Amino acid sequence: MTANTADPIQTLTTWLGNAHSAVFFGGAGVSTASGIPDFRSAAGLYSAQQGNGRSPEYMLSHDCLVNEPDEFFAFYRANLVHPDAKPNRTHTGLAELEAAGHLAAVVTQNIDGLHQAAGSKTVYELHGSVERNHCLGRAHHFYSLNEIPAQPVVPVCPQCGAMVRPDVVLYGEALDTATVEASVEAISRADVLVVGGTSLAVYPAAGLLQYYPGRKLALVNLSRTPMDSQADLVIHETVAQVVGKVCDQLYHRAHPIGGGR
Ligand code: CNA
Repeated sequence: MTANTADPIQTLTTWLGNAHSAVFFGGAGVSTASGIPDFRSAAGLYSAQQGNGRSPEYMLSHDCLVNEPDEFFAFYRANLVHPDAKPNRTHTGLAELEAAGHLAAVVTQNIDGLHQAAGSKTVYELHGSVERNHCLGRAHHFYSLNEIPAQPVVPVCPQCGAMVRPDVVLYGEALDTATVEASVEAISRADVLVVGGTSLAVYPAAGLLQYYPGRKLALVNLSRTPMDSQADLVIHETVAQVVGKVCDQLYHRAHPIGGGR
C-alpha cells in the first residue's frame, strides 16, 4: 500500500493504533483553533502591522528585551500571552493517544501551555512557556503567569525589584539543552512521527526531525512545508480535524481501525 494513495486518515489511524512510542512534533498551527494566531499564516502575527514597523523577530528578540523592555513586553503581552485560550481537539486528542499508550511524547514549539492543560503528561517545550517566569535577580524568583500583574508593563519582582521575564526562548537565545536532548531521544525512538501545524521554518527546532529513523513520518499542515517531499504521508487539512478523526476512529467507535489499543 502506498500511503498517499490510500485514505490518508485511515493510514494514519492504523499507524497510530499500532504505535507504542509515537511522537507528535507541533507548532503554532496546533493552537490557531484555540484562537491564538500563528506567525506565518495570512492571519498570522507576521502579517499584522505591529511593532512600529519593526520585524516580529526583533520584537521577540533578546536584544529587544534588554534594550527596549517596554517595547518588548507591550508586543509580547499583546501577541503571545493568551490566558483565556482553551485546548482544542488536537490537544485533547493527543492526550487521549498518550493515555492509551500510543503516543510517547509531544515535542512542541508552542509556548502556550495548552498541551498540559489538555492532560498531556510528557511535553517537551522547545521554546519554553509563557506560564513560567523568573526574575533576573540573584535568587531567580519564580512566578506563574497568573501572578504577573497587568501593570507595570515591564513586570518587576516584588521581592527584589529586578525585571521578571518569561521562560520563553527569544530570538538570539539558545534552546534548553536538556529539553533538546529529551526531544531527540523521543524522536529517535519513535515508531511514528506526526508533524503538525508548523511551517518548519524555525531552526534549530525543525532540524530535530532528522533524528527520526523510521518510515512513518506524517505531515499534517494547512500549507506546504519544506519537508513535504520527504514525508511518508502528507495531509493538507487542519490538524484538529485530522487528530479528531483519528481519535474518533480509535477510541469512540465500537470497531476501531487498526485494532485500537
Ligand atoms: P508558523 O511559522 O506560524 O507556522 C504555522 C503553520 O501552521 C503554517 O504553516 C500554517 O499553514 C499552519 N497552520 C495554521 N493553522 C493550522 C491548522 N489549524 N491546522 C494545520 N496547520 C495549520 O509557526 P511555527 O510553530 O512553525 O513556528 C515556530 C514559532 C512560532 C515558535 O517559535 C513558536 O513559539 C511561535 N508561536 C507559538 C505560538 C503558540 O504558542 N501558540 C503562537 C504563535 C507563534
